[in-house]
Amino acid sequence: MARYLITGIAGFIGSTLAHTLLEQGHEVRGFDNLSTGNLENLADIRSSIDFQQMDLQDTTGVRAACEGVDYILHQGALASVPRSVKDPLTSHESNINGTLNLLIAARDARVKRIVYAASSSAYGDQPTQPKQEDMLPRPLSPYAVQKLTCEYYIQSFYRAYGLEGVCLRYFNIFGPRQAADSPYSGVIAQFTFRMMAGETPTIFGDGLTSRDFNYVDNAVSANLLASTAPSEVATGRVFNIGTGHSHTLNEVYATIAEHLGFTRKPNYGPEREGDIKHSLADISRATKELGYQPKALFHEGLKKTVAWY
Ligand code: UD2
Repeated sequence: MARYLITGIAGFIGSTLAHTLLEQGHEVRGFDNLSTGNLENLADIRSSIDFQQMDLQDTTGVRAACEGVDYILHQGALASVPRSVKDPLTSHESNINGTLNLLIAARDARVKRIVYAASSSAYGDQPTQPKQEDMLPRPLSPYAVQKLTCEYYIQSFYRAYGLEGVCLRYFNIFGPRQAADSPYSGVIAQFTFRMMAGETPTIFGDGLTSRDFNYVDNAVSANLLASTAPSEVATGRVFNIGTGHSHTLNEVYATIAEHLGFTRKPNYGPEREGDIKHSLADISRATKELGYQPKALFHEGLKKTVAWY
């Protein structure tokens, strides 16, 4: 049994992690400022966790939250590429200042390890596929810069202060509990929500844009492996957390439409600013070194996700 602190615990990935850790008998503490997180995601486990509504930039509060903790799973962030393009300062403050505040608190509380929700957006318009961790990052959006900056902070806190940190570059995670009601929500959640509301979703671009869509259970298993992998293998390192397979937006649209019996053709609009055309992970480092074995859950995962909304 270990003590875990989850930042962004009321969010999609944070709340899924909390459920799994409790099932495994761990102690779970978490905080969330509820700007994009939703307490409904924690409704059934609220009495079993130590939850606080708090911002990542709260210096005193975050220090107190790190006391006595073994591992931090740092999911709290203002996610979304377009949100960061629209308002780069607010997402900078949350994503970078918030992470730095957490790292200082974790260092001082002598937390064993922090596992960071990094992003595949770091690769940007790097043309080679699949993306491999040693490639030069070429971030396109403010969000990508922020996520990459925090990887560097995590690595520097290991080198400068010995705080163990692992960066998991998530590739388009999807699944139940993902917020669907904002223009900044992930594409699978938005398409599902709109079709269910009887609206026709818009595909930005020609529909051939592709992503390595990774079901949330795979991200959860990566976090658990990264928490306890031997230090010499994991700390100060970056790992791609994808599936090694990609799907186009046309395929995503068609699959969700089929599950919902939605018959209308998509609308097509201009490509989104800051977007990447293709994204596919080389997962061999995580597979070999962390023992990460993602299940191919695109179709089954979409079915479960659609059923959840
Ligand atoms: C980025 C990161 C991902 C994660 C995420 C967090 C990449 C490759 N991936 O996801 O790892 O950090 O940010 O937010 O950078 N789209 C439509 N219609 C819609 C909504 C979206 O066509 O109504 C398109 C969008 O233009 C993009 C694709 O769907 O081409 C995926 O968009 P997204 O916002 O779900 O995720 P993305 O790839 O920006």
